[in-house]
Formats: sequence, C-alpha cells, structure tokens
Amino acid sequence: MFIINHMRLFSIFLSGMLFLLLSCKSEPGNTDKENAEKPLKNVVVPLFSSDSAYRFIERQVGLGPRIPNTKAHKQAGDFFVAQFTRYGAAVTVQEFSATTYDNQKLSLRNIIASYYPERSKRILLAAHWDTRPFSDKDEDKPRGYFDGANDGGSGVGILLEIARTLHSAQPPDVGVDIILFDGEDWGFDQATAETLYGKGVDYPLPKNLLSWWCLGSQHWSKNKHKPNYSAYFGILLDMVGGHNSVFVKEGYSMEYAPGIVNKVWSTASRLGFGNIFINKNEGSITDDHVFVNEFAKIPMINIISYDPELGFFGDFHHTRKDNMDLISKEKLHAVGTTLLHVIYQE
Ligand code: AHN
Ligand code: ZN
Repeated sequence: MFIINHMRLFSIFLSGMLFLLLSCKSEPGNTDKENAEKPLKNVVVPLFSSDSAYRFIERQVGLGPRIPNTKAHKQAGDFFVAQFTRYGAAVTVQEFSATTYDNQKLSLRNIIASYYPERSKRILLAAHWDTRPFSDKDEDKPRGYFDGANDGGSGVGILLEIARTLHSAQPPDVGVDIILFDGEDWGFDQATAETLYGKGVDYPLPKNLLSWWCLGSQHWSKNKHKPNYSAYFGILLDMVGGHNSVFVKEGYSMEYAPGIVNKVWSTASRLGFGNIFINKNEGSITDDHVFVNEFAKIPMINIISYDPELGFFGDFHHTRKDNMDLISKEKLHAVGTTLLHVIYQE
C-alpha cells in the first residue's frame, strides 16, 4: 500500500513534470484549436497586389537565369538591393564565397532587408534568389538553362511585393526581416558527380556544412548578419507560384514548428484559400528552413510547391518548363495575402 501510494505520487509528479516540460516548449499557436480560438486583432491588413508580384517575377526572368558567377546573377542581386532600399528597408548585404560539389568557387550574397529594426518581436520571411545552373531534369536538354520563374523567382517576387507594401501601408505591430538566400540551388547532381568522381564511390561532403544545397542559408544561420539576431518565427517560400501547385504541411516544418504551420494554414483557410493550403501532411524536404532551424535555432516553416497529381514538386522542376507560362497570379495572391494577414495579426 505504502509503495503503491508512493508510486502513484511519483507518477503524478512525473506527469506534472511532463506537462511543465511540454508547456515550456510554448511555441506560438501550437494547436489548431488554439489558433481558431485566438481572437483576431482589429487591424486593417493591406491588400496584396499579385499583379505587382507577377511583374517582379518578370523583371527577374528578364535578366536571364540568376546563376551564381554570371552577369544576370550580379544584376539581379543589385536590383534587389536597390528595390529594398527604395522601399525604405535597412539593407544588409552579406558577401561570402562557397565551393560546390563540382568544385566551383562561387561569389555569393545573402540580401537582408529589415523593417523596424529596433523592435524585438520579429518575423523572418525568406526565399532563395539564385537559379540552378542546369535543367538536369529536362528530358530533352538536361544541360540546358531554365528561367527559374517559379524556382526562386516566385518567392522573391512575393517578398519584394511585401516590402513595397510595408513601405506604403500602416506598420504592423512586429518587426519584419526579409532574407534572400543565395546559393540554394547548386545542389548535388548525380550525373555530373559520376563524370567527375566516378560511379559508385563516396562523394565528398562540403567542409563544415551539412549539404551541397542551401549554401546561403547554411552560411547565414552560422554567421547571422547581427550576432544576436533572432526572430519569433520564420516562413520560407519556395516554388510558390505554379498553376498546379498546392501547399501541404511539409515534414521538417511539422517537426520543428508545428504551431507556425497550423497558424499559417488556418489563416489561409479563414481567408478562403483552404483549397490551396491543404490540411494534409506530406514528406520532408531539405531546404533553407532546415538550417535556420538547426543552426540559427529559429523556428521556420516552408511553404513549398506540391503537385497532387505527381506527388512531387511538379514536372516543371529543374526543367525548361519553369518559365513565366507556369506562373499563376491566383497562387501569388493566396500566398501573399496569407503572409500579410499572419504579419498583421501578430
Ligand atoms: C531537394 O530536392 C532535396 N531539395 C529541394 C530544394 C530545392 C531545390 N528547392 C528549390 N530547388
Ligand atoms: Zn531548384
């Protein structure tokens, strides 16, 4: 009896500890219920112009593929810095160099635009701005080039439009940082690696890094533009403008930051975009958000293209189909509008 009572006490103690532990890991809006019950702020959320976001994608594509170490890449980076400056942000350019799996040395730039830098509660928005150097999934031309209208261009287009909006609208209650990561898309290509190193061998891993993909986000997450920088949470956009795309809840996002995923998906659904932000869990994708979570310890989710017919990003991916014909203003509108509501409700 004595023992049982102690055991029971101990188990009550244990469940109490567990409860404390779980509630300490309090992440904003951890459950759907919590998200649904939280009263909405009485704020005017500015409208998102998908026409303008679309034109920002056209501008990028018009420069040519933004492949590191090319003129178009340099021009695109300069264009982003100029636009963010024009839209009133405090702009930081983080220059660095990186070596790729095929032993190219790249000059790269992460571009950071900060709004209300004095505020301590901050939301981080990101996309990658570089284009993959070859269309390796293109059946006809695996060594060709592609525009990267969706892969790179769409996320950047939406973030430029958010910057333009923040400049002209009433400020939100939080600080906002926009990071354009460089060097995301020069990731490992099997065919090239086989020619370089041979078949069936161990391919080298990058020095001090975890992946050949996402070189810019790995660099930033280990060397933040402000040493003590942090954010309340982050949202990454990757391939968010395709006609066929819907967005499902990505695995790493659900592991690292389920509350943010639920917050964004329930915001989208409240706004009538429940047919685009689908309430369904799918696989995990190595992308810039993984390193922001892992190295910078900022909870960050990924909104990324998923084609339900194909069960993958879509058949445009890393092919010459990734051009302006693919881009849907409806998708840009859904993503941009959802982001503005998430920001202004915070
Ligand atoms: C993988 O294919 C493992 N990650 C995709 C990351 C990516 C490439 N995003 C855009 N292009
Ligand atoms: Zn890509």
